[in-house]
Amino acid sequence: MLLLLPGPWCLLSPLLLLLVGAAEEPEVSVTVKHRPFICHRKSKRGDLLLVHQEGYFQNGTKFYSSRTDGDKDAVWFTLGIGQVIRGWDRGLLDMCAGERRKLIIPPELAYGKEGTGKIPPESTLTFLIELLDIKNGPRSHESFQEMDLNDDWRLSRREVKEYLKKEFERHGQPPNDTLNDKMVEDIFTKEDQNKDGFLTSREFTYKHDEL
Ligand SMILES: [Ca+2]
Ligand SMILES: [Ca+2]
Repeated sequence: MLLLLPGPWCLLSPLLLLLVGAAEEPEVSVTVKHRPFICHRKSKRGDLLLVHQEGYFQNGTKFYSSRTDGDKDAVWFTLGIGQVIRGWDRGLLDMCAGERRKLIIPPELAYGKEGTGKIPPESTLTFLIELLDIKNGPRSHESFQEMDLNDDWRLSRREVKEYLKKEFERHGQPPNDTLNDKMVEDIFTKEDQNKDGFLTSREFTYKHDEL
């Protein structure tokens, strides 16, 4: 269609579309409050993160603090899979253990038009997040790629079994063929949703209930 437009529009239109697109996409404002001197690794999608959090409304009222509310413990969650609000999934990437950030999250990336519990509809929320620890998620893309030996973007039973064997070796445990076979069957029973004998990255990665 663009080729049919006269003269300079051919060049301008894609640019205009980009600008309009960018303006409509809500964003998280991220301010780094403290970055530790030593950073061994940065958080990425699929990682398990341990955080303390404080949440504030726009008027400055605190609605939650993991340090004083509930069981007062920091919480583990998996980054980037929709287990938490989208503002967190986007705003806590590339973060070091020990780092503190302030996130200002528009309602579209938080609890939206409906709100939830204490959060009224259309709330912009501010969070102070301290990242205490990062671990490899059990279902990270990294481990999927490591398991997918023939790079066809799906895992066969053989590939899952190979991976389990390697994991056993890595932890200094004796190989146990029977146990590995049983684990493979358990995994496929639970995860192979369309029962085609392969696990896709979606079947493998997008799980919320086992963490
Ligand atoms: Ca494969
Ligand atoms: Ca499948």
